[in-house]
Amino acid sequence: ESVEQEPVHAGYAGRSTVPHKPRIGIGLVGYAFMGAVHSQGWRTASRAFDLPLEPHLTAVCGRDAQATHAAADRLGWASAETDWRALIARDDVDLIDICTPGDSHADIAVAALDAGKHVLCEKPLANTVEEAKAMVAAAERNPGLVAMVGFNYRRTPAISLARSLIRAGRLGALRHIRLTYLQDWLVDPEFPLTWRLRRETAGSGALGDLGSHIVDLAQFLADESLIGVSAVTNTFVPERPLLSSVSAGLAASPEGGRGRVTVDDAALFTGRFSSGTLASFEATRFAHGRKNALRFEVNGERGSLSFDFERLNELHFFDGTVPATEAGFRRILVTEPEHPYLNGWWPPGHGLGYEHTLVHQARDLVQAIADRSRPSPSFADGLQVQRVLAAVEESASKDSVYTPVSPSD
Ligand code: SOE
Repeated sequence: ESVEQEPVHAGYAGRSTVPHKPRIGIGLVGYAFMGAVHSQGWRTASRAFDLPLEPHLTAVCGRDAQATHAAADRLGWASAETDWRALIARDDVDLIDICTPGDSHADIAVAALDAGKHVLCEKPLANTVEEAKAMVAAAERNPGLVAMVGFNYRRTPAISLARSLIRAGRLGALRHIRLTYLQDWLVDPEFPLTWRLRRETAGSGALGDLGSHIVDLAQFLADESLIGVSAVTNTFVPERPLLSSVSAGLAASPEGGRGRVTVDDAALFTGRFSSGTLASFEATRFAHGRKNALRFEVNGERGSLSFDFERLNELHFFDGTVPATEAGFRRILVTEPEHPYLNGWWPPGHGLGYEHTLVHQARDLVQAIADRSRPSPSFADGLQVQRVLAAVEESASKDSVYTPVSPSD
């Protein structure tokens, strides 16, 4: 007796992988939080989308052999390496995915590109403009290879839709772009001194970690580069308990003594585009109650858009061209097959989450490799963000751009 099956929705993410497709061997460096979500992206991309190449999770690389083998089993990698140079040297690895702290991005990316491997590198692209320039130079001398920086939030369907609406002129000329990225995992002054709190490993603090995402998004939405910034930064908790070993992701336990925090805890800045659009930014890990509140509002001559990653399936649109009697912010539920990326997923209204941005990133990267097209965002885009971060730090360090309010008499 046959049981009638429910018709499978066109976008149902259950496509079986096609064995005869050409394979692209992925080598992942790092397996903490970012390595784990990138693994999820590589495992899932060809199940949700019809890709020209089949990603193969060939090898994961980490310093500790036992922990790396355990990560390989947990995350679905076929083998483990303990030296990234050995990973790059493997013939069965075509793409190096860099999920390490910023201080090793440039060395790994340049070596990988010069060895003929495509590269995906976590954000921010590097810890300094100089390193980022070296990475762009390596990408330029290897034009047949794809070098992408992982600003994954661009691939949130609602954010991609926001950009399409702006490009279609629905907001007219942009006046304001207002972005904040708020988290709260550093509010406890006893949270230990992880690599993210040290300049030599992370480059900067909330600025590079969170600010880089919103700078990228501002430039992505406005479709132009910032030409100037004015900034203030602060380090609210200047010393924290020391860690004896490298931390795992955001969870870490202290082990005696205290050390200096050498990065910013928060960065606030304004920015200007050559079109005249004004931007404002706030990046902090001290916003009690805000877990991953990447938010923006865009105000244009004809309307506004607003978004909050904590409600990532929604985009709010105020269409200033409708009669005042009917005007108001309207919630677009960005869960329909007509919306960006949604044709790979669940039936209308079921919604996506954070991890899907990484699946979409893997999809777009594989597509760029197959099409031999320029990836977006490229290393050059990552360098542009790096230049903005450097300008923010320079501005924040100069009293001359910080005009004191005159004291009351
Ligand atoms: C920590 O603040 C972090 O993991 C960032 O490094 C990521 O880029 C962001 O997506 C989530 O938060």
